[in-house]
Amino acid sequence: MSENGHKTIELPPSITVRDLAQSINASPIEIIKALMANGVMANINQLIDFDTAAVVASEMGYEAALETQDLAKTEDIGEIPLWRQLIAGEDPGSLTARPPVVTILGHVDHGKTTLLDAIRNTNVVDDEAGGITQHIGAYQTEHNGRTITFLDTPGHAAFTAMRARGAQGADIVILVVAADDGVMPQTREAVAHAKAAKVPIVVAMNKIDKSNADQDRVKQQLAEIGLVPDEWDGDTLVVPMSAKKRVGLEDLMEAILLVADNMDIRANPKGQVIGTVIEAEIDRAKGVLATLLVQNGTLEVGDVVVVGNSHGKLRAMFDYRGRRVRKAGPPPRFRSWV
Ligand SMILES: Nc1nc2c(ncn2[C@@H]2O[C@H](COP(=O)(O)OP(=O)(O)OP(=O)(O)O)[C@@H](O)[C@H]2O)c(=O)[nH]1
Ligand SMILES: [Mg+2]
Repeated sequence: MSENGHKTIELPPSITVRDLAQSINASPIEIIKALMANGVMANINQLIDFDTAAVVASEMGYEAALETQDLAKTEDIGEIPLWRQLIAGEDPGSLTARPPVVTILGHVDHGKTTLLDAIRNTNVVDDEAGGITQHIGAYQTEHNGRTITFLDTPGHAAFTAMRARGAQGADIVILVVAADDGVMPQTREAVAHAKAAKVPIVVAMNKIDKSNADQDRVKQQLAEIGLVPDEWDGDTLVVPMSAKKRVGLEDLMEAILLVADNMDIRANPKGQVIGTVIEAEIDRAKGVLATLLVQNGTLEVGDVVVVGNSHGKLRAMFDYRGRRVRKAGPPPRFRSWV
């Protein structure tokens, strides 16, 4: 029982109207009515997100909390993402090298976005940083003539699903750990996601400029969660840095490219199309917007895409700079609506 007398209930990040009705002892019709009153038209089989479900639940006397993710389970699911399995089955002769996709993960406020901003400002390919780019948090940058695609992710506890998707789409994960704060719950969660997706981790030990930064303590904590620093004869590259003061950025880029060189990052632009949905939203005017990462094949306007149990026709596509494109191959990321 919560303070306001509401019964508490745990709900998953998304739930169908039918399942929500069942969990809060209401009829599906009552739920559909409550959704309509809040401006959401949904049928009984429709998936609604946690925030929407929580509003409806609250109107029915329940206080909803996001289901706590069992990290042990996340690791169990650990199978190689579908796109990588598909590429493994391609004829090796048809594969061409593609730039690495690097996902930035870490605990809230450890400096992920500051790091990405610092990288963009020193290495940025794009010359017209626009609102969309900021919004979707994905950028392509160049270092020593080589392109790298970066994905930013939120560190707040509520965004587990987004972090998992970010890790699933990645070739390499940069784990940002603040040197003053050390390994925290979402640091551990990020490691679990990267391991589940079988993605190598490079640690950016950030905020070394702070007076209370304790680099040895962080290295010790990293070793305890299975990331033994290379200088301790382990195989995890740990790069001390300060995103704010722009110290260590060059070393971090070198570390990423070093790891990338030891991997076989390739795709077949003419092969079967597969990709990862990074995020999606519904826009009143444009319809369903999805941010996609194409990992194999080439997607074209007019193609029909299938995502989970939804599908739709691509009406338009935009690259990471918001420019309209007709085709998208691996890996430039683009924004589309269907
Ligand atoms: N002193 C110092 N502060 C930093 C450094 N990097 C980031 N910060 C500060 O830490 C705070 C959080 O930085 P963000 O980049 O927003 O952190 P984040 O990891 O993106 O946070 P979420 O997206 O909310 O998870 C900001 O006030 C930054 O200015 C650093 O190297 N040194
Ligand atoms: Mg951020």
